[in-house]
Amino acid sequence: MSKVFIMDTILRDAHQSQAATRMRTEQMIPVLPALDEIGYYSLEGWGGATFDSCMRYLNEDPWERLRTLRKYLKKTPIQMLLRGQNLLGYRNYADDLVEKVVEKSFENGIGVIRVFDALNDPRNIESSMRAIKKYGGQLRAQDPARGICEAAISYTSGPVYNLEYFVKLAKTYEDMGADNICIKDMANLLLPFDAFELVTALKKALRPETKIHLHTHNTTGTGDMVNLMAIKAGVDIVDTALSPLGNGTSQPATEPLVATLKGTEYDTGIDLEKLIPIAAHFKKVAAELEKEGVLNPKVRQVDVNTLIYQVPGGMLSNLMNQLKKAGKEDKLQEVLAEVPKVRRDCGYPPLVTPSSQIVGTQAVMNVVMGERYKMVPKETRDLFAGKYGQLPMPVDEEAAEKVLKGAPRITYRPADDLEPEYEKLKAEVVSKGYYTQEEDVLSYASFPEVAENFFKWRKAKRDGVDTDLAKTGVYPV
Ligand SMILES: [Mn+2]
Repeated sequence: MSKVFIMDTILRDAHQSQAATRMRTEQMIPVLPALDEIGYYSLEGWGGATFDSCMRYLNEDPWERLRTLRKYLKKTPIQMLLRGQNLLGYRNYADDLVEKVVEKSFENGIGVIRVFDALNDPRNIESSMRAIKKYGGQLRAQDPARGICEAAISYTSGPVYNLEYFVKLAKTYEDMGADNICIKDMANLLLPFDAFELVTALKKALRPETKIHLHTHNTTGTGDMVNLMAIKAGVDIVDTALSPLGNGTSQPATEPLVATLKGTEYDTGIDLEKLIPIAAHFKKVAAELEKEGVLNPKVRQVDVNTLIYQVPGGMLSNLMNQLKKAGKEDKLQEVLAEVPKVRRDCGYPPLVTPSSQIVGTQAVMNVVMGERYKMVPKETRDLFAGKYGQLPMPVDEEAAEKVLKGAPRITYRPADDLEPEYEKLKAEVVSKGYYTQEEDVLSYASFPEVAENFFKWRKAKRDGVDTDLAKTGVYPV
């Protein structure tokens, strides 16, 4: 059986990539029962930016969204994305908080957790993986389709990123207990023939029961070909998004792949007819998001910049914005030439959040100042000092001297410096009068200001003290 499984990202990455993560729960509910009947491997519905966006823009409790999804999705596992030790936020959290987030995610309805680290440092996901195995294991004992631990490799290109590198990392994650290995190509840098080679190598190296799951985008227009070549090489699961929010910066569309594989040995088993009414619903949702101004139809166009410059699309637009602010738009080509040099100096990190911003900002500064590392932000210093984790290659010592100026480096796991923090954060939430559930502490830990604004709004709405305020949603900014 070489049946290909599909994870549909319509409830998470599709609208995160195309519409600033603004799809509301009420826009999902009408088709959840139908989505549950399709036969997807999983539906990605939580994690990533949804957590932030729910509270910041939509006046929604992300945990309540998860519980609602679970109420309707009785058969299909809900998949989430977890940023390793950074959890659902952007800083390193202590291990007690990592455990709590994983425990509560499963408890509220998650079935599969995809965990990754931007630098591919296994130490940054070991604590999450331990918790996923512990709480997921309990879930799995009752239902083998749930409680799955999926460890993701941040895919990137560059001199150290050869087959040997990826296979070694995948085997490390498998040995740490991963049920699935995901190739996470968030910037659509993976090319179709490379995908074939990579999946072939992973299939050969990993245990037969380990599933390989491919995540790509269609930003550069290669996404469908990447998926198809990976399928030819034996990939188990691929990510697609229903057509109204598919393609472009999002995942390749679901329907064309289902049709392509129909009747072949890779048949997904999905009935195309059943997708039609669901797609019709999301077409209306996409039109609503476009009307709100959060979806610009331009995101569906093929953008070849990544193919030419080897930098992710989002990073390129950041560079152009930074240069514009400095009034140095004419320096773009110099900055694009400086990016790979800075990347080499700091040990070739994959260019994903946060390293893409750090490398990009430093490259802009080096060019604008007319001298390399004359101006160095704290983030660059921390990256060189090992505070984001171990870099794939040694740093350039000459550059490190200029950047660190004698500041200490660490070689241990960055989170080893952190004291337990759950009880302290809980006390803060309680003393401010916002505590209604343990999950509130985790929301507050992830985005303190955003969560506090949301709690204020929620309290006002519940107590009816200021219903106008509650209605206008003036608090969340
Ligand atoms: Mn993605």
